[in-house]
Amino acid sequence: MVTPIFLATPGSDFSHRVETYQQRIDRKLERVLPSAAVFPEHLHEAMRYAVLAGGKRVRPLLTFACGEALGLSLDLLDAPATAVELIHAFSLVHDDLPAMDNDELRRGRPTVHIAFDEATAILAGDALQALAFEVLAHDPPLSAHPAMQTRMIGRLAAAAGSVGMTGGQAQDLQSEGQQLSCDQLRLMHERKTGLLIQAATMMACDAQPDLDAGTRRAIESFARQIGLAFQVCDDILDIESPTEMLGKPQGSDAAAAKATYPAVMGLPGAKAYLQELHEAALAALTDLSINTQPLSWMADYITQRNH
Ligand code: GRG
Repeated sequence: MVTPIFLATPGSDFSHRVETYQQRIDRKLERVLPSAAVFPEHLHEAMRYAVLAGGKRVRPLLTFACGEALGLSLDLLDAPATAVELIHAFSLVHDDLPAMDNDELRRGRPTVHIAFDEATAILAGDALQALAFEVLAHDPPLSAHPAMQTRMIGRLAAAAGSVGMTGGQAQDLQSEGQQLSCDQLRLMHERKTGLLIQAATMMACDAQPDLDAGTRRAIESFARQIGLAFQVCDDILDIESPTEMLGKPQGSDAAAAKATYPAVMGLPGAKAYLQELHEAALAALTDLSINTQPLSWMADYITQRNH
């Protein structure tokens, strides 16, 4: 079951597209995740619990939206869209562990270490990360294009690693209870959240090797702004959205004395910054000779979502 996500009017072109893409990615995730009937059953059950229990699927949606903007066949994008969601699911499982954020609720259900146990949650995260790269390495449509495949593998690995999401998480944990400058906070958010969102978008560009440099740069700039905007919005929702809507405890950032945009700039400042990032993302798309609508829809969603 995927969380219904958009503020867009039900039945609109946008919500129809989102539903189609969510169903597509869910079918693919269901297919690549090992069956809970196969040994080691408990671990496989935990992996499936972590991935198939809801979630907005924002990162795969971005891969598909960018592919659609570029007029690409979605067959080449199934593997990167699946892989980036697996990495995301892995990061959530580990982020929730007692040694990190120690959260007991995620997507409206007990977190993996609560529903299973801590060791199983660690192993499920590890196995999800390995599976992400296995999916990219073994996907038949993508394997017909080895250069493209290698670029995507390298991009996703870098976005997840120590100078990407893992490094951002390390910085986040170190920063608890500290006062960061706006620049330090931006760098941390870009690494922790932004780079995976950028990779999700740019892997679609990797599937179009003859894309002109100007369009590639513009999409990269778009992805940078919305990657940061996603986390700024997350910080705001942690204050303003109720637990039932968020599927995780409201106010957990403040409770853990996290460095967030509202903490550094105040809530009105964070909201103004979010709007600035939204406008900059849309501005990056002007004058491109591609169908930018799927990307601008994603920018609207990412900055206006309610959970
Ligand atoms: C994954 C390589 C790797 C290492 C783990 C734990 C960790 C290092 C990183 C944590 C990164 C993290 C959890 C960032 C927060 C990003 C964020 C705002 C998550 C919420 O994403 P949504 O709203 O969640 O897309 P859903 O549930 O909709 O999928």
